[in-house]
Amino acid sequence: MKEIIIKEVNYDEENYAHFGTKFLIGNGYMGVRGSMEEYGAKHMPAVNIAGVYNQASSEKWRESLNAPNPFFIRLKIDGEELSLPNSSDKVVFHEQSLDITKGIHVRKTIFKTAKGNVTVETERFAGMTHFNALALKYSVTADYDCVSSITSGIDGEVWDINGPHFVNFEVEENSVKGICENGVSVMTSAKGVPFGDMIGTKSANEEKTAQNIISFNAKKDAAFGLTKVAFVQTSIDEKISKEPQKPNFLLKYDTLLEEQKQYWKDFWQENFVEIEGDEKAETALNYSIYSLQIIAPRHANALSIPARGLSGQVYKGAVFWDTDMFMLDYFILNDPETAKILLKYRVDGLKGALEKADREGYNGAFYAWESHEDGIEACSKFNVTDIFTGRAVRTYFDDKQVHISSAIVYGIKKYIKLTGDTSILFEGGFDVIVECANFYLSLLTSRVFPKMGEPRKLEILDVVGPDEYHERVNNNAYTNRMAKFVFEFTLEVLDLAKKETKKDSPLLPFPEVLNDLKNGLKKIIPDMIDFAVNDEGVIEQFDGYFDLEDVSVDVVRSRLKDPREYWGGSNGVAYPTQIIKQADVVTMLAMFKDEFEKEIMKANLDYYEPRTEHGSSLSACMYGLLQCFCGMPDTAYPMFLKSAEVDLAAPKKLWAGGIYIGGSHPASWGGAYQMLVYGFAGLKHNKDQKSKGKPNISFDPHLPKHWKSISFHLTIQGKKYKAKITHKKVVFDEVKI
Ligand code: IFM
Repeated sequence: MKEIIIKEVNYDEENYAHFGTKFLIGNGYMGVRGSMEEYGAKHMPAVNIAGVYNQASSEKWRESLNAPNPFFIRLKIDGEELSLPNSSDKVVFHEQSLDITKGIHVRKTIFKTAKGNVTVETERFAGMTHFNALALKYSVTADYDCVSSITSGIDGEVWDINGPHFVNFEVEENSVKGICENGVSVMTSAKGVPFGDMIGTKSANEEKTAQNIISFNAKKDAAFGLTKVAFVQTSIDEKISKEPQKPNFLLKYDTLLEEQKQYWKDFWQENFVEIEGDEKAETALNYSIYSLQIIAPRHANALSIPARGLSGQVYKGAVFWDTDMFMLDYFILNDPETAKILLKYRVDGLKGALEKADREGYNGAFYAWESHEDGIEACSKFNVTDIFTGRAVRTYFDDKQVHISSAIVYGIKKYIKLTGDTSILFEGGFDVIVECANFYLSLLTSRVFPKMGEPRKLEILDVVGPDEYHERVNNNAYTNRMAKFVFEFTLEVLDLAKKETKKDSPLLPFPEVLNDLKNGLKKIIPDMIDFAVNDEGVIEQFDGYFDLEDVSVDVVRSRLKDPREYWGGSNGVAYPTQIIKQADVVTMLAMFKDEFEKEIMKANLDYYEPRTEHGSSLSACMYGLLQCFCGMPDTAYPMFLKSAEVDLAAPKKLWAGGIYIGGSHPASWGGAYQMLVYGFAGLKHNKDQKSKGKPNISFDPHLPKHWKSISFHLTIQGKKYKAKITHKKVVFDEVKI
């Protein structure tokens, strides 16, 4: 297996936000931004914890928590502090890298002082074998004799977007506990083991920071420094984790390091994707896989992945449809156990979804657009700030983006289909599906009274589709088709539930009300409006879309008075035009590809692509997928690269007005993975194919011209397979691991 190292040389302070994301390490319990050890809150270091939230005050948004930072280190040589960015004028060499094949972040900085060169080298990782553990080695070498001090801290002054969250601190010799007003707490404990010619140590704790100052009498060219092992705990670990962990300082840095290397070696043995003929694509795709793996909540019973992963608090650390529609497939096909953890999060979220539907005046389950624990809706009704007035703008992501519930049902269906495991249905999934069906039933309406003998026309009005720029539209094609899908799948699971013979099944006896639902759905489905189509086969995104001004993305962009303006909503530049934010009709076509002729798919790609801003990282992969389904892999290739490289390439937008919107893009990584397996490899699930001992899947590959072959593993229905696909041949065999 190849070594893949992501690297950046030279120091530029400007890059702190982007590199913090690009060089992220993590283990699903937490993500640690790739910040310099000496950075304070201003430069956004963060140990972002999965699934723990707090609201600092009613004026601020609820968001995920960052733990006190145990990687905080400051260095003095002969009394002079050497740190970034303050000493950047003394930097003669700087390199930051991430070895994704080992899950280790490395940094090397050489400062030139009046007496010579001082080299700082660090190595750090988040324990894949001990989910609450972090480890750091900080090593210094000077090419002259010097007296040095290293201040090693646990910094409680954390970076927050809607904080501060900690109102009280308990600072001990080796730990800092931050406590929120509601009692939720996060504690970081750490112990350093110095090496080199140490003179002594003294404790220098501050109000929010535990610190140790270690002094060294350093000889020319002799390394000195410390290794540090840290543990993070929260007050809700008991609730979330399968096996909550306590700090274990018997664990040594070197032991953890060895375990770390072994974990990743084993992981890549089964998960590395080879793209022969394209190193750039291979690196980007495996970086995407690494990035999904370090945010997978393997430690939890039921937890999901936020839209910005564990790279910080952007989007409130909340879970969106991104997980169910874009990321889930990677886990289903490689790590079904984690996929089930993600689905169980939605089962737990049913409570919040039922409450939200009730609050908004509907039946059933209306899932949170931005979901926190127990399905709490974190999305504000005023989610955007007007750049000119500074005033909050009424947005409709929360109350009108009703397609979220269908994404959850779609996720459950994908899981069952590809794993063959129906257990999720009997662990709450069945209720999720039925309640989502009830929700969409309560959205159906009919504006026209049918003439005698004519069918009703059931519509869904006043929604926001995936293209968020056009708000409050009627009959969004994507939403309508997804609602219908929920009804269709509900019928399937109702049949399955009826057949379920287990005596202890929670679904027995089959309640009469479900029989009513079944009969009702059967009558309703044929009367539902899907979408309107023009003479060229182009599906209208919503009622009246074709009547909007037909101008180019560039013309719309040229109308901005400020580059940070929001394009959407009734005041936005895109609103009166056909310019859309992201794949909408195209997503619908990609999800239901077997229902459409290639000509129709092509006509829609041709129409919508030039009218799409791709303002969301969820867009390119859907266009790319559909292009693959149309047999156009070379057209799809740039979309693939755009998705896989989303956090490797220079970021497009990091700030919207004064708000930081950067961070990582897991949906885009998941989308790139989908493009590889469903798009280029053409993986298909064949519902009715029954062949002894073989999984019911097949491949219809379309590789880009310059690719020689692709090789990858898949887990299908509990068995592991390896596929090698060239332009001419597919080899697909079971592997014993
Ligand atoms: O879920 C997406 C949405 O589709 C577009 N705006 C960003 C969200 C989070 O990624």
